[in-house]
Amino acid sequence: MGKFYITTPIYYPSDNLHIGHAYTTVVADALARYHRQQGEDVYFLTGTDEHGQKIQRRAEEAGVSPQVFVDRIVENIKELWRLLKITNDDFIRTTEERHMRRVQQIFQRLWDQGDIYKSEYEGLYCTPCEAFWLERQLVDGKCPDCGREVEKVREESYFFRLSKYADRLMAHIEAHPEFIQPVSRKHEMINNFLRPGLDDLCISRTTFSWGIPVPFDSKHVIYVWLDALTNYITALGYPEEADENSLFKRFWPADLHLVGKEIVRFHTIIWPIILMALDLPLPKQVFGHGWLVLEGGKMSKSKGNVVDPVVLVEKYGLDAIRYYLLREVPFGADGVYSEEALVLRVNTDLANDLGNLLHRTLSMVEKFADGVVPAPGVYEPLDQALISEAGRVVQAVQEHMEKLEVSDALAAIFQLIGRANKYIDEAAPWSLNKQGNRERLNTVLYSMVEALRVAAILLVPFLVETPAKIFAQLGLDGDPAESGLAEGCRWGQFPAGTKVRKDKPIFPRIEWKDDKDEPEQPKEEVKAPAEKETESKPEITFDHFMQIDLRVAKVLAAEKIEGADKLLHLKVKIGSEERQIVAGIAKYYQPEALIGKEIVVVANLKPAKLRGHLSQGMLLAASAGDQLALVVPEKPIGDGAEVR
Ligand code: ME8
Repeated sequence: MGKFYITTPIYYPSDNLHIGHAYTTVVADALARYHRQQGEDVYFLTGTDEHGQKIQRRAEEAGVSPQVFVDRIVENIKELWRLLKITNDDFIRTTEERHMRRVQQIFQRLWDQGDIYKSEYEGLYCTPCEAFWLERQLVDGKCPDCGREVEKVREESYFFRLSKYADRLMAHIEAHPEFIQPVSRKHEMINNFLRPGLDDLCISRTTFSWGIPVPFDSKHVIYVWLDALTNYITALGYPEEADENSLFKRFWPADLHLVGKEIVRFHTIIWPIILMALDLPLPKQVFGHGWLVLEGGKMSKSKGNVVDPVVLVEKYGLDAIRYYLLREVPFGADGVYSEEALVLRVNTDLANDLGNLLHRTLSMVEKFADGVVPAPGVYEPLDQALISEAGRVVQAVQEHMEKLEVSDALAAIFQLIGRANKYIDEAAPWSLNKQGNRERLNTVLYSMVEALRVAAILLVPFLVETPAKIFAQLGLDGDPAESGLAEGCRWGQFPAGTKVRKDKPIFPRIEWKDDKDEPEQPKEEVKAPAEKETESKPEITFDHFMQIDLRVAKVLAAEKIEGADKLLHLKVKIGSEERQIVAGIAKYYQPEALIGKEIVVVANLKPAKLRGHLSQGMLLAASAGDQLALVVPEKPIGDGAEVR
């Protein structure tokens, strides 16, 4: 059995945490749950980084001692992780006695072996970021990270010999391409920091007192990064408890430090060098993910533009938020947070695809089999295609999770869910029932519930309430988290004869209303067109109508066409296919307003060139007088869906 030690950054308790912190922690939680599901020995650590000048100042402003100040916020942080059902095994606070004592022991050892020396420091310091900068790094004389004033400080300090280990670190990074991920961050570290040469690191301060005292010189406190980074080993007991039976022996080196991209530098340069000096193995991987930003820029506690995860969970429910965080942004990249996108995601994937699959499946088991899951007969090619899709997806989820492609893993699971919905349409159990084809109907109903059982197990690392809800409605007694992933997902384990327990839809659709919007504009009255205006057309047969391939398409991009005031150029997605469509709607719609919309298009119209642009289809819109309205599905249904 393998082991998996995963950590999040330890967060500053200078304020309550926001959705950005929840993002890192929820991803770490999904990875921890996934590795547990794989049968590995998992240790998942998070915590708080409580020392430093910024916290001391915040406490002064609040009129309380720093300890009282952080205690309050840390309680809220722990409460947030309980709310999000985070499965961390430990929560380390840097103000805990166990941590402070061990940091002092580490400092002492580095001093004794000559890796720390005393000198004088002069530098430019940004208090909110807790970072020192060189003159040349400033932007317009201000902190390059947050844009605030920096202070000149000069003081006696202890220094850590980073430079001594620079070559060894470079060699390690080159020999272990997986160490810094994504790979773009590795190049950044090499080119921006290692190649220009490392300066020794100032690791003590005398200008504030809220920190761990240097063990043999109480005028100095240990400056935060040495204090903070070592949490990953002090939490395991190092250096006091490092024998055979210790957590440290069992879990170090870490398999994954998950961090935001702005602290990759600390985790891939300073931290490995501290470990080298201590003669300890380096973490196997540091993954620097992107930021969740608001339309107006990065969320930050110091800017005050933050989104509170507690409010979102109350409003939309835990699994909705977890799903959005894990699915929306390809892990690694930056992503724009928007509540509207959250609602769209939940409605499309959870309410529509997954919720409907469960609801319609159970309705049919009730209607056609008295609510009792029948034993399957012989599998036909249609069923076998579903079974092999389930097998493919189980494998795809594992491959994606090993590469930390969390969003792709979820996308794969929803491909199975989509496939199962399509399977129902194609197998048409209602017709089989009408024909009295009992054996075939049994096989189809069985395959439907079995696909849902597999999907519930696949969802275990990501959603924390839904898999058990699906199991309960399917009438299954076990816990979906209990069987391992590959074993649990093996096809055919649904016990025939089970009585299903259909209940309320697991994800009711959310009605979206943007509170921030301007008050709704009074709608212009739409005048009914005069009867004569609609010229009647000759009668057609049903077969004629069915020759028109009407499909739902999703607008991916839209822009004006230069020199053609009436035309917009749209890029749309119809199932797995992308197309471009030229439409005469520029007078009625701003291009940005169309992006993400589901519209209806004639998909089998012969392509034509309009003003030199190829148009591969036509969108449907209703027009009356000088009004025009796009025809859209009444609720999100997914592109590629047929319209009849
Ligand atoms: O840096 N998008 O703590 P911190 C995505 N104490 N992730 C975000 C985010 C956003 N908008 N905002 C914050 C510290 N994060 C130090 C760490 S570790 C030894 C010491 C997440 O409270 C992301 O993981 O400023 C980022 O790295 C971390 O919170 C910063 O938290």
